[in-house]
Amino acid sequence: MKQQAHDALHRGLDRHVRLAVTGLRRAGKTAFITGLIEQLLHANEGAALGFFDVVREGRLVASQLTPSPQWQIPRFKYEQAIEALCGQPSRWPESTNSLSQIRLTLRYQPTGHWYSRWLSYRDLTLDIVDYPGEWLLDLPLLSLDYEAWSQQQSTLLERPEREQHAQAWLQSIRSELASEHSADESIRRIAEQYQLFLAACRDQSQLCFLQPGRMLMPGELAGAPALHFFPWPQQFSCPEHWQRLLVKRYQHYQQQVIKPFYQSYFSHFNRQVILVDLLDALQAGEQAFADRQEALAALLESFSYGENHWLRRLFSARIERVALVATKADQVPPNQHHALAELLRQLLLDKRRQWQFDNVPHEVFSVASLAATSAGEVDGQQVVQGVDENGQTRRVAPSALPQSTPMAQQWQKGFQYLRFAPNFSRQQIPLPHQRLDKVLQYLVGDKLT
Ligand SMILES: Nc1nc2c(ncn2[C@@H]2O[C@H](COP(=O)(O)OP(=O)(O)OP(=O)(O)O)[C@@H](O)[C@H]2O)c(=O)[nH]1
Ligand SMILES: [Mg+2]
Repeated sequence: MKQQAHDALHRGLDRHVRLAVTGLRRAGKTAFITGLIEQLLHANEGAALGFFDVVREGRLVASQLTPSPQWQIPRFKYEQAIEALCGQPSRWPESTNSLSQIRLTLRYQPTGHWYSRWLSYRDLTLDIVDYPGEWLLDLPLLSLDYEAWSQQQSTLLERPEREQHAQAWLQSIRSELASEHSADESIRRIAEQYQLFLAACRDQSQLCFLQPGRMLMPGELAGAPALHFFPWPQQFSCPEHWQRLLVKRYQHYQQQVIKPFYQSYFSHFNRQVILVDLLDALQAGEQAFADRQEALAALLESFSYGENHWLRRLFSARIERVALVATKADQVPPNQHHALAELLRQLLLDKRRQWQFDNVPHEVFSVASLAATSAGEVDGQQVVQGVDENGQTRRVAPSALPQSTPMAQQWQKGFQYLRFAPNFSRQQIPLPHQRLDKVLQYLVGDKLT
């Protein structure tokens, strides 16, 4: 209670940032949160944070991990992530399969009081939530009823990259329609096949726009009837009693799974960072790239910030600024970092216009949360050097980045960006990054004056 009053006071004093870290699966959320904490905790130990004013001006007294008042949520495993990154061998943190939260307190000296560094300070509280990227894609479902969702998914199903994986699922509908099973039993069986279909789309075609997200990353819902539903393919007619059950399950999922998740963890955020892995999207090819673009658009549509949007009823806080971040910039040489940010700027053009109209400040960055490569030059060409996933040292000149969505010819040629393994040790404190200081300045700098 006391803690809540303290938080409320700080929010009142405008020194409480709730940061929503948003991104599709594997976009780099966990790495970003780890890198951010790492830089903040070691800010006064030689961190490269030249663009983070509070550090450059010597006003950051210290940052500390502090207990979060939401005791029911596990703490983000920062220490475990660092252990993995600095282990033997050095590994990336595991893909996230559940929710966690972390709170940092930044103690700083307000501007104008440099002479009284140890006497006068203020605290800024920073709350960050981490969760599986798959879950985020459920948000658009809140604005669709079962019918509309089924229609949307049926249209997507016409695409070859999806259709090729759907045969067993569609066949299970055919055979269950002809079977004597109860509706409950048939729907459970078909839902199992639908889950396999989603997994195949993800694993074999690298698609992201896959719903419901909990089917791919069920967390505590594994095996629960709450997940026994699927979009109805328009090519079949649905028996009425099946339809009733499917609609009921879908509505339950909306009300009891999606809504509480967003209400609890996203509704109060006041700053947002949207992470996009463009390099992996380009490498995955034309269909997968288009799929991610669509997924991102649907997602951003859900995070609408205009006053009249229906989601405003769910979100209680005003989003004050949005950082749009192209991640894993260390996979390309520094002379391509600008192009990486430019490409993201291009791809989000429509959305940025909307934000402009709604008066939501936003800025685009290209960042390496945990820089696993170093830059070099071979025969006058810029290259990146690091260790690949087999532990071999590699020096590569990655594909040049396109300036906008690639043309057919460019897709034919393809894009290649080597996925580097981390190669860190605890002798490197803090771990290297690229431009996290600019993002930090944008996201919280104004609160640290
Ligand atoms: N080179 C490089 N690779 C990165 C960086 N950040 C993330 N990666 C790579 O991207 C993968 C996914 O990053 P995560 O941070 O786990 O992504 P996520 O968004 O948390 O993914 P989910 O938890 O599955 O939703 C990592 O395992 C790394 O291979 C980075 O800054 N540089
Ligand atoms: Mg993660």
